[in-house]
Amino acid sequence: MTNFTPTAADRFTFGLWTVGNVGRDPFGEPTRQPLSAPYIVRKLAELGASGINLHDNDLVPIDATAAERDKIVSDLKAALAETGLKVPMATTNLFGDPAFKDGAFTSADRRVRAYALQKTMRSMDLGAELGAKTYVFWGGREGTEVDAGGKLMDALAWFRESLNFLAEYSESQGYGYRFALEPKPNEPRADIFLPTVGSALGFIPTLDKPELFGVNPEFAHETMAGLSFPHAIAQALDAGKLFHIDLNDQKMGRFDQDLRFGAENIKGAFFTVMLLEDTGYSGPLHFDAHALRTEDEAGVWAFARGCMRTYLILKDKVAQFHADPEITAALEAYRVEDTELAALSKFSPENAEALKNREFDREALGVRGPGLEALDQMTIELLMGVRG
Ligand code: GLT
Ligand code: MN
Ligand code: MN
Repeated sequence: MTNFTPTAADRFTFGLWTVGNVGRDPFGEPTRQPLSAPYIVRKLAELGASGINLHDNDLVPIDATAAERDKIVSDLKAALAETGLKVPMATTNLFGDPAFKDGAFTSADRRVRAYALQKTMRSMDLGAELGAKTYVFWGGREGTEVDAGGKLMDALAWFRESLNFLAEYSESQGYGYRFALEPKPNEPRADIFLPTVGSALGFIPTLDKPELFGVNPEFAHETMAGLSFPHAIAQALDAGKLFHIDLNDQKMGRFDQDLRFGAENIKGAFFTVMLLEDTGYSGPLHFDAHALRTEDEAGVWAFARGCMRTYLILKDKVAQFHADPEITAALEAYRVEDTELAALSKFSPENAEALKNREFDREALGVRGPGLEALDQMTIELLMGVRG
């Protein structure tokens, strides 16, 4: 039993835009003051995080001069050196500026696509300077409200062309980036291209260097699509493509809430932690969420502490789950193996023939109860703290 206080060894990270979120929404002005990047780094270090992630413009304003940029970057580097925090992931803001209102890499305007490449290369330079090894692409504006423009097929080709270019750029500079595509079904566009983890996994093999590309699934985004986050990350893990992860929470059928990890769907969070821990995922555990708009700065740090604490508590619950004899017995009873049938299930013409002629007691197969109600109730009771 621990006191659930995180340390750098837990690999928790936060985007500058997460704890730095000022509480603006489409209907209301900011409710909090902006926090400087060095201040965020020092606060997160105190709380036990291991690193920060950033968009170019979380750190450097889009219209900063070269001298301003260098000063901002050196102030951040000083805070990183002082605290030991790292910058494992970087990304580009390709959604905030009006130039990107109809897409960046998928804009129908060649000039916008070229500008998006320029902005991303500069941002990759910044990330590399700060030591980032993962580069995320969240295509927030890569989508449409109307399909009358007729670019559905072109948009995918333009996206591919840009990603191929940027992978070559990374290699030519020796940056060693691995790229992670972050899917989202909608918001801020009505329909965003590559809307789910499955879509991104289908797109990656069409790139020139698919080995450099994986996914950055976000709990809220799969939930917005009505899908299960644990199922999505299981598929990414199975494909060897879970390069990064955005942990948060979300009510289904809502706008992108980016809630504190585990705040809403505790069972989904539990099975997420179980998958990450059991499969030995070794990347950063990034919280892409923010404090509620109601909160002041104290609420921001309560939010950050809460994300990490909940992860550690759930990690402890995962260990309890595996060590629980009744749960282990129920899990064993759930699976039925048969060595003869396992052998027959390896294809050969003879096995196929034998299997076709095999007699099965179909009615008996339909009668067996797998015990999932009891197993799920044990899981719930474990999460509620009344087991063991
Ligand atoms: C934006 C979005 C997130 C993405 C970030 C990376 S920016 O806040 O809502 O899900 O991960 O670009
Ligand atoms: Mn989100
Ligand atoms: Mn995200």
